[in-house]
Amino acid sequence: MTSSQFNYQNHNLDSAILLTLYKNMLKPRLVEEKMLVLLRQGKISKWFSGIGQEAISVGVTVALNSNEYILPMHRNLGVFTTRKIPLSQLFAQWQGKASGFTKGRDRSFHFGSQDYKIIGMISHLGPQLGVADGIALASKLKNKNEVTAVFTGEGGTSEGDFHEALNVASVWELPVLFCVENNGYGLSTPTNQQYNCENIADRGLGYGMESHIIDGNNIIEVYSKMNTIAESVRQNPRPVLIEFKTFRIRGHEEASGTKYVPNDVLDMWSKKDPITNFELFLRDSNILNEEENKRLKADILNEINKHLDIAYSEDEIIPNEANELNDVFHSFENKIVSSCSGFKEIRFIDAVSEGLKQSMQRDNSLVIMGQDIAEYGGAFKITEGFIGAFGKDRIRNTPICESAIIETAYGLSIAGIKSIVEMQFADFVSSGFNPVVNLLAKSYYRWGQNADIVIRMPCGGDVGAGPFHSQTNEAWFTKTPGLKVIYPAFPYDVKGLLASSINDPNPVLFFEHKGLYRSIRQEVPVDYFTLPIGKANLVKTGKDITVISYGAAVHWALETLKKNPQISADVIDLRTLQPLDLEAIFNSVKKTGKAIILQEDSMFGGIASDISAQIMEQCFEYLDAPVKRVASLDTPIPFLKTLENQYLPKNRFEAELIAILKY
Ligand SMILES: Cc1ncc(C[n+]2csc(CCOP(=O)(O)OP(=O)(O)O)c2C)c(N)n1
Repeated sequence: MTSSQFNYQNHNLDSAILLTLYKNMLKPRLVEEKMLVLLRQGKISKWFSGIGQEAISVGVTVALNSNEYILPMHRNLGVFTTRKIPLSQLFAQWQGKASGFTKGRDRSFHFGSQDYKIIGMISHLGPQLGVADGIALASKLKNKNEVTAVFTGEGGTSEGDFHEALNVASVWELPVLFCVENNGYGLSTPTNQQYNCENIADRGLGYGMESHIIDGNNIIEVYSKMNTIAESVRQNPRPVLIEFKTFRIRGHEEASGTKYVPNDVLDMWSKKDPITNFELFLRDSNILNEEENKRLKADILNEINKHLDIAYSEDEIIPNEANELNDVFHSFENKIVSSCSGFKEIRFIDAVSEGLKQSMQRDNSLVIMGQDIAEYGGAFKITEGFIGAFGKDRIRNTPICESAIIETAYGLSIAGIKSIVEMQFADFVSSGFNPVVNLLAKSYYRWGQNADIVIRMPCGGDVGAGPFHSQTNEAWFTKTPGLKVIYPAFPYDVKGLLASSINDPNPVLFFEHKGLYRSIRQEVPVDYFTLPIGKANLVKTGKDITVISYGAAVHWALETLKKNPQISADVIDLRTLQPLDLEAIFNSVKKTGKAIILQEDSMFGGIASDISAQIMEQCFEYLDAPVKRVASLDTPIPFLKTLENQYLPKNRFEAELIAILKY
């Protein structure tokens, strides 16, 4: 045997911990070697290799306490094995068996486990970092003195999410260990095409953050330094950026190979294998003898084979539609609270503000986050005075980073804290679109973790604000399973539904039409109350036609009917778009025989199209005319008032209504 590539000498670790580190590295290596065989046999679907990078997963995991969260990526099998997840459960996951973590709904490392305080990735890499911010924020709010460790590759550091997450963590002094595994390539892209600074750790300066460079193949260095850093962060909460220099020895995933990697580079890094080098050192130091080493390996191989048999012997999942549909949302029994106090006439905007305030008073861990919401009171002054009542910890001004804040909200939810995120304008949710539709929406279905978040969306046109401050973008979300979408039109509804949305443990997109904020008033209970989610409201009854609408358009419909008292119409205010109250729609259409749907959104792909299709499919024999949709033009929303008037369906509705009545 040749001697070790590393100088392992300067440490004060005892033999027991050295052996623990060795065993913990050996296990993922042997599991992987087995998986590579199974992959070739077609018994598992895909494999991302962490061979050669085990020291990082293991060193970081052993340095953390078992109650501290770790957020691994696709090459961090060592995190899962070091946290002692039974191998049979991991194998069941990769074979899509029911005892895995996702009931066959997601593959590879896309899962987490609250039992083991591991939160797995979504494919999009960067969002993982912001989730760590949320978990760390929860730890800080609960005065827990715990650290959170999150992993990314150097490729992931090019994503905006990386920048946003580090910036938020620094501004909020969150105890996050940002662990970058710089392994030379992001798929086929070498580091010099990925970033243009010498070390990723150098970026720490720009974020106002301490940073370190660690040899990721030297387990003693990884463990010792991470141990010191973690302990220091527990005492003095702050984010730390750690760059681990390492190398990806195998292909990006097994099918893609390593042709683009020069052979001498591969040879050089192969000599730096973290396990063979450490084994040599342990042998040279008389901490491990050959016999014991053989026995260790044999024990792990036995465990692997035994647990593979367990996973193989488990029955295949039999697809069942009801099971799948039932797992899109966390169950929620909305206990309806009625107000026993008096009513007071208030504006729509006051109802939003009161609803928020009363929920904040009832749940003293509830957090609101958004741009300019603290001292300034928010762009629409909805949270004015909140900071005095609830303090800076709970009313959090955020940097301009929708993505990281939505991810942070998800992290808070993982750690048991509900939150509300205010979009300054609904239009800007596009900068946080990925975490909404991929992280929040899919989380419960994928691995049973709910996302207890309300995203408030001040939306809508008729305010002369142009293409970036007037959109009503609910259709971006109504089509994504896993999101609830609420869109009230009256002060009473907005207050009661906001309280229900906050109670609901699922992600809710809560649309508030800006045009209604100061123009609509109503008598509203003074005290806290809730309303059912998913129930439409029949705001006017008639016999000739059913008018279906939501948001500001409900008021346009009511104005048109006021102008035309001869028309006898049912007017349905949907209030909730997802779930949609189809029963209310069908009951009314069966009675009137005609339906017109008025939507502020542009026509194509809006919810009116789905409602129309549902009516055609379910009420065809009751219809006396084709179902009519009236919507905005299929253009972006223009700024100039005359152009905006032409764009909106407000002025077309009357003629269309009369035409369909005459059909
Ligand atoms: C947003 C996004 N773009 C592209 C991909 C496809 N993809 C998956 S992993 C990967 C390379 C990641 O490189 P790095 O972050 O360095 O991690 P490594 O795989 O090297 O460990 C790419 C491009 C993705 N998953 N997400």
